[in-house]
Amino acid sequence: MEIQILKDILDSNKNVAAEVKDLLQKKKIYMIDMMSSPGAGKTTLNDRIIGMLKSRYRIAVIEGDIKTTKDSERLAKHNIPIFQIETDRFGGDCHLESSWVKSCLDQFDLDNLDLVIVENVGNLVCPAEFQLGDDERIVVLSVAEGEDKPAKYPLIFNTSHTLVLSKIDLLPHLDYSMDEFFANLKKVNPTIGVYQVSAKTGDGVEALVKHISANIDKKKS
Ligand SMILES: Nc1nc2c(ncn2[C@@H]2O[C@H](COP(=O)(O)OP(=O)(O)OP(=O)(O)O)[C@@H](O)[C@H]2O)c(=O)[nH]1
Ligand SMILES: [Mg+2]
Repeated sequence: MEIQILKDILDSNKNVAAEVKDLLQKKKIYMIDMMSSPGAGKTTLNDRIIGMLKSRYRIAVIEGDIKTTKDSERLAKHNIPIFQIETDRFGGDCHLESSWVKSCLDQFDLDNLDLVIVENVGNLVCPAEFQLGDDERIVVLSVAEGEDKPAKYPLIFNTSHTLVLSKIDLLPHLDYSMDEFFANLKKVNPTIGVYQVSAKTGDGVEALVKHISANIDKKKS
């Protein structure tokens, strides 16, 4: 019975995700689902990405957190549409669901948008189970979390299109083996695209921005 209930929830989420995908296809809007463990650097990275893309593209953000509007407040300076989901209001879930994302999209002027960035709730496990109808799943992993995370939490890595290895400015302070990290990653997802960045210094962010821009342009054409 419990398994049946879980399946029902996942099925219903999948159906709404398909509706979101159709809607975004019709409106030619590119949507990113950005996931990571808490504090890997999603909001800091989005701050940079938005700063670099906002003169060329019309961007909106959906922020997912269990509680507070802190991340939305950090991005408010960009003067773009931002919708905060506090999952605490729905029982404190550790992930976003497609129906909540759809409700946010209903609030945006979809005829005047090119890119929607969804910052999922900080968690390396739950968000991977719930499709949102996005075009690209980006998992952010900071070097401070260790080389073994792809091996220990495979689902989020093998369901993502792109991995951002973040906080590379910290490498001189860590005993981090890039070879070991890539060996672990390639075992769970041999085709994932990887960008090594520091949102603090800006290193590597331009290549990621180019990749996102190319995908937005491709969807628009
Ligand atoms: N050294 C260094 N610190 C960073 C970098 N990016 C983010 N940080 C720091 O890491 C901490 C967490 O960054 P956030 O951007 O809030 O991380 P997040 O993934 O959005 O966190 P949640 O939304 O709570 O899951 C902050 O203190 C940032 O200043 C980076 O590239 N290098
Ligand atoms: Mg954040």
